[in-house]
Amino acid sequence: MFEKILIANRGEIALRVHRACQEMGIQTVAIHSTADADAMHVRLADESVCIGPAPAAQSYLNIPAIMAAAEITGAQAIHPGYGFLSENARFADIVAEHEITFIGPTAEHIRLMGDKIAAKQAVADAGIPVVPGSEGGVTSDTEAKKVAKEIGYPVLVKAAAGGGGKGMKVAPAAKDLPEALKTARAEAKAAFGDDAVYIEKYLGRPRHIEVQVIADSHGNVVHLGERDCSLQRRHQKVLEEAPSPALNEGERAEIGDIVVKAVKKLGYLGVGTVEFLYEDGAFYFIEMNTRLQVEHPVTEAITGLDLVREQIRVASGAKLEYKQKDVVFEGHAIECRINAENPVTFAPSPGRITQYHAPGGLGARIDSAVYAGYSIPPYYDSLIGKLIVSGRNRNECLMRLRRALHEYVIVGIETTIPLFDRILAEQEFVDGQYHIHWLEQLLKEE
Ligand code: MV4
Repeated sequence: MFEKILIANRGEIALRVHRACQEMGIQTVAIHSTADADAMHVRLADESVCIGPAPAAQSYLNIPAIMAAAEITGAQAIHPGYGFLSENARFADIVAEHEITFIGPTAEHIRLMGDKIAAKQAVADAGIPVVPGSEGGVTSDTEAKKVAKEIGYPVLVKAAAGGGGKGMKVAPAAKDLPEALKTARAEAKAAFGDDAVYIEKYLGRPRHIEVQVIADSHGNVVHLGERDCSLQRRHQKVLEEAPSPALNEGERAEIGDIVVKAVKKLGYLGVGTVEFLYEDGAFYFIEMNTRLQVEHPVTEAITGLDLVREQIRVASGAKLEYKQKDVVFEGHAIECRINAENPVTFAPSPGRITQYHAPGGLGARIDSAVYAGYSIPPYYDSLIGKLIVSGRNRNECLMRLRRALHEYVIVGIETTIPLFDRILAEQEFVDGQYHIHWLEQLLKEE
């Protein structure tokens, strides 16, 4: 087992990884920019190294500085968290070249899943259902037109190097396809330097359901159920829950089994999340994430597992301690992402927190690295905390969520806490009847 892990991240996820390490008796090295000198993960870590100025490109994305920090502190492994370098295959390669363990999948799998065309081909070959569409990329408008005619309009043009909604354009009918192709290619070229695109049947009101999976280096793969992440705004998840209110036990077991078989065939290592669109009882693969996700705590709440501990264990070569039959799903969990943003305009609201009181009590967990007197820097994403409530069933979670939100006091900046009272007031949400466009329609943004 590792003696010292460098945490190549900041904020709540850096604290989250630090906590798992502490419980495992592993020393932690925090890295931070000059803007994060007073951050909680720096204060709690066993060691810390300032790796550069505030802008992420000069700090949290600065691979030479991070590798230097690992070398001088003697870290045996690096945990990338999520975002930043967590799905950067070149970083994973460089870490391995320094004979340091990258706590995650191999660079090969990170690279594979980063290419949405290759990823779709690989998972389809491994038995995962995919959205009907082009066999690989489309290289000409003529080819695109032929595919679109076969699958039927509306179709969606997607960037091979895309993800998170970038470089996506809907073509409602044949007349719209040339423009959609042109715009998607241009956006993809600008955003990723790669204008390869592919075509899929456009699903109008799907849910976004993702399956958590974990694999060790001994061929053992287990799924940890699903999360419903349909409540999104501009491709940013706002609220996630497990299990999905849309699935029954049969569907849950079926998609879990399909994912486990496919991940085994791929020879995948570590935690991973297979993302699906779910519409009219059918699952359609869209992407696979090769990192620990922001919303992992809802899975922890219903399985009782510590996913960061599991990641560290399998990265060190340890075997999973359980088989699929040993994973028991108990109760329900809901996570709300609290952002330092205006709850109506969503304009960022950095600044100094003058008063802070977090909820507590039965079934309320707060993953946050802020405190009274802390100043939210303007350089990074606006997530300041995750409120995760868990209970015996969904209704208990909804009651607990209302109670916990009303306990949450953050003074000095604006936050999105009021948004959740608004969502909880909607009967459709209370009934679990929502899809990926529901929130934007509620906010009249669509
Ligand atoms: C889709 C889709 C509808 N049909 N693919 C958005 C980003 C990336 N995860 C894939 N996305 C979508 N792919 C087909 N064939 C709708 C979306 C989509 C979406 C997916 C999940 C969660 C929120 C979303 C918001 C807008 C569009």
